[in-house]
Amino acid sequence: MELNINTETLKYIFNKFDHKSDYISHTELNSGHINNTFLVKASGTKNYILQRINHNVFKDIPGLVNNKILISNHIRSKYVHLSEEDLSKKVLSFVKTKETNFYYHEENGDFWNVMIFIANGITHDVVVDEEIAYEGGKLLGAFLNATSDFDSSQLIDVIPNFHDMSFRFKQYAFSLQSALKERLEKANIFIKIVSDLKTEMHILQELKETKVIPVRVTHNDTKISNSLFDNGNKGICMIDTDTVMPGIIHYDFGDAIRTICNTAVEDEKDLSKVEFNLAYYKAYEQGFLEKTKDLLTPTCVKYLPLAAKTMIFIMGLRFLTDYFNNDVYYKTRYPEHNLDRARNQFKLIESFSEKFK
Ligand code: GN1
Ligand code: MG
Repeated sequence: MELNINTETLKYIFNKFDHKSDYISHTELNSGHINNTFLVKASGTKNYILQRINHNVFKDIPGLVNNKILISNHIRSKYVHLSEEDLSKKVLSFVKTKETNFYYHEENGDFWNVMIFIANGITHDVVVDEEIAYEGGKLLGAFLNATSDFDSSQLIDVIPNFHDMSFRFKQYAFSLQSALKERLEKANIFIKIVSDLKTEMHILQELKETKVIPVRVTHNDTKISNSLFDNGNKGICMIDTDTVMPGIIHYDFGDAIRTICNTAVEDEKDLSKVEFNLAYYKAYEQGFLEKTKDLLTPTCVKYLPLAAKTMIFIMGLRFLTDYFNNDVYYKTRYPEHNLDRARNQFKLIESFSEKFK
């Protein structure tokens, strides 16, 4: 849902930050499912992204913001030759409040943060070109490479057990108990699919827990719309670092594939449009491996296809759970929005499984 905020309030919040410019106008960007994000046009040479972070979902926002700053600073330290101006076009740059925090805590409990808007950046909701898949793979690979020497234990778990399959299964089991009969009936076929895939969908988690796959810094929301490209389709940087925390690369690889290889958007209702594009998978994997080859063991590489299936599944499961919970987590635009999203993800798994036979 759009945030019902008047211009005066937004301007008041924006002016809590030390950007040394004047508010001119704003528009709400509606791509996220959790936070509210505004593009603020300002006097001077830069524009800004003002974001309200949802404190129902994120319980430790100072910790979350600190994660983002630590990672941005670490990536910045890899570009010592660049000026501050050039850095702000390449790496997410956060603006302090006039009281020198990186977030503003509003009297009503809301938390806000501000970033410099990277002008000329382009995002894609659906990939229509193999070249973008390849460049997207390079971009995520470069992010994981640049953060591979950062000690991930310095980051908080922004959402504990975020990609933990047993945890998501527990939430799902709980949602089944209180779901409306009508909703259970509509989603009946997915209950069977979820149960059939349960064992396979726990494999990556077991490999993580037994330390066969190492934990490192991961982005955790790598859908393609969180990759910023320039107008020549070269990657600029990964955006939306709200969920940066310790994890395994399979989360990031798989979540990216989930959107890159879907021939439609994640809530497309016409399932005939939803297919898994194998050519994009290969292109993305090639770009990804070019940048991560020194980080990954053969075992890590072997499990990349399973990562794709697992991350498509976990999102299907989360959308389904929210549907059974009467849509309390994701923003929805109509009553069956979460069911349509879940349907879409389960169709994608079916197509993935056919293509990978
Ligand atoms: C949510 O709000 P947004 O769009 O950045 C979700 C991700 C999902 C994504 C699906 C904190 O991200 O896990 O992959 O929706 N983020 C959270 O589009 O739950
Ligand atoms: Mg996000």
